[in-house]
Formats: sequence, structure tokens, C-alpha cells
Amino acid sequence: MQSDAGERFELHRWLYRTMFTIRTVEERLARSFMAGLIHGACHTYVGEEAVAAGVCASLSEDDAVFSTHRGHGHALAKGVSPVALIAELYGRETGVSHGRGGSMHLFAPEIGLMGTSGIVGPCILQAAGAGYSAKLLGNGSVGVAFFGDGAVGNGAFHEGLNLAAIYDLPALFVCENNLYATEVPFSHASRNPEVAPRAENYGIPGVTVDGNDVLAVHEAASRAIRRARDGGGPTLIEARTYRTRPHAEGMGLTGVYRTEEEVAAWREKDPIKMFRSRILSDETMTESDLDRMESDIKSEVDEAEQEAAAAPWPDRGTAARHAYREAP
Ligand SMILES: Cc1ncc(C[n+]2csc(CCOP(=O)(O)OP(=O)(O)O)c2C)c(N)n1
Repeated sequence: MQSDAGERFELHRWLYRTMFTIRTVEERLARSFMAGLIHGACHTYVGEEAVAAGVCASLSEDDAVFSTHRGHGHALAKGVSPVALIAELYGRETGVSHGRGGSMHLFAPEIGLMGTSGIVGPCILQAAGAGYSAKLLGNGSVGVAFFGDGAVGNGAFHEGLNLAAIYDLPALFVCENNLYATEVPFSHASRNPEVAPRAENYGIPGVTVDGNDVLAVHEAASRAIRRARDGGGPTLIEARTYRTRPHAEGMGLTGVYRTEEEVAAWREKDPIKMFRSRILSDETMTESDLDRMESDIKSEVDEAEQEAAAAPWPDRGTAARHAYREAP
């Protein structure tokens, strides 16, 4: 059995590696978008990496994740490789959805990434459905939805949380409250700017957590996931975070809806910077360990990008594959 210190080291290493990989891939994709290599929209997850990493650290391939238009980070944290993600955004056959889905439609059911979607809200219902299936099968798995504050006003939020609550389903609802839906402040879209207390309406626990503190997210998520696996029912987590890039690449970073000062203040609370300081003060790893890890990840992502750019396009003859069921 591993010692506590050994387990902590492994966890911290995994969390840092996952967050830094997401950041590096996203920054690479932002450049690729400007170079015209990406077909369709590209919503990056820069600034929010601690949420995907902190939650997915407690999940296995048997747990089902449903995500949104901002899903690259969830896909990577759930185990999609950088090359499969980048190739998907480049529209290539080797992409995670064989080049058919692009940025917002990432599917890898073999590792429990049940899909990202451009439609705001349904992932909440799908996670409740996965929880229902897990309960019927008694297999101990959990359905997880990641969604933004913009989904909270959608009927799916009420229906999904209510359904999961009344049947004590093993589900976890993770609201990434980054304060804006596109360029609409949450405080304009709702008279109640808090999400977690809404859990009380459904009789389930609601937890607010600093979404830029990966250890805080991990602790809240692992407790909720354990509770769900043990038959205790669903939890709503509100992770308070911020995207430090535009809503989608090509849009303005700031504007009528937020100021440069606000973005700069949140960059000071960057989740990777914060975790790096924590690791160094806890002495889990040294500066040179972290520098080496970062440089390895940068090389891996560079190689992944080159491989994706050289990958073949899907064959025209297979355009309808996965769109229609094969005739029996
Ligand atoms: C059902 C639905 N309504 C509206 C839209 C248009 N839309 C795309 S992204 C977005 C904002 C979503 O904001 P939020 O859920 O907070 O996620 P964030 O982009 O902040 O991560 C909206 C309204 C949509 N895609 N689906």
C-alpha cells in the first residue's frame, strides 16, 4: 500500500500535469484558430482548468461525463489525448469523433466521455440519465455534468436536479460559474447570483467552492462522488471561476460586459499559478520538477499538433457513418 505522502505526490503530479496540458493545448488551439486551421467555433477553457482536473481526478473510465461547448478541458481530463483532440478540431479522421464533430462534439464513450454539446443545458439531463442507468445496473458508476451559469436558467437544470434527487441517483452536477454567459453577466440573467443554494429546492447538498483552487475542487468533488457511489444521491457543486480568454476565439476579450482590470485581477488568481505556489510551499515537488514537467508537456503538445496537422481528412464515402444506423 502507498504511503499518504506517496498518494499526495501522485495526486498533485496528476492534477498539475492535467491542468498544464489543458492550458498548453488551449493556447495552441487559439493560435491554430487564428491560422484558420480550425473549422467552426472554438471556446477555450483557459482559467478554468482546476475544475475539470479537480473533478476528473476522482473518476474512472466507467463514470460518464457530459459536457458543453467549452468541453476541451473535460475531454483531456477524462483521458482524451491531445492529438485526438487537436485532430478533431482540425477535422481529421484521427480526431476523437473522426473529424465529424469539431470543437463542440467530442465523444469517447470507451473512456466515459459521453459527449460535449453546443446546446446549453441537456448535459444535466443526460448525467441524471446516466445516474439512473448506473442505479438500475448497480455498477457503482456516476453520471457527471459540467455546465456554465448560463445553463442554470434552462428548464433542464430544474428537471435534471429534481429527477436525480427524487430517485437518489448517483450523479454530480458541476456548475462552472464563470460569471458570464457569452457576454451577459449572471447577475443580469438571475435575481439570485448564487447557484449552490438552489440545491436546497431539491433537497440535495449544494456546495460552493473556489473553482480556481484545484485541491478545494478535488476535495468537494471526491466527497460528492463517494457519496453518490455509496447510494447517498446527487450533489450540486458551484465552482466559482473565470475564463481569461474571450467567450470564443475571435471575439473580444473585454468590452461592454467586463473590464481589462477585472480580467487582470482574475489572472492574478490563475489556478495553475496558485497550485504551483502551493506545491512548492508543501514541498511536494521542486521548481525543477515542475519546469521539467512543463517543458515535457510543451514538447508533447507540439508533437501532437504536428501529427494532427499531417493526419488524413475523413474519406468522403464515409460521410454518413455514425449519422445513420446501419441497416440490419
Ligand atoms: C439552448 C441554448 N441556448 C442558447 C445557446 C447560445 N449560447 C451558446 S454559448 C452560450 C453561453 C453559455 O454560457 P454558460 O452556460 O455560462 O457557459 P460559458 O460559455 O460561460 O462557459 C449561449 C447562450 C445555446 N448554445 N443553446
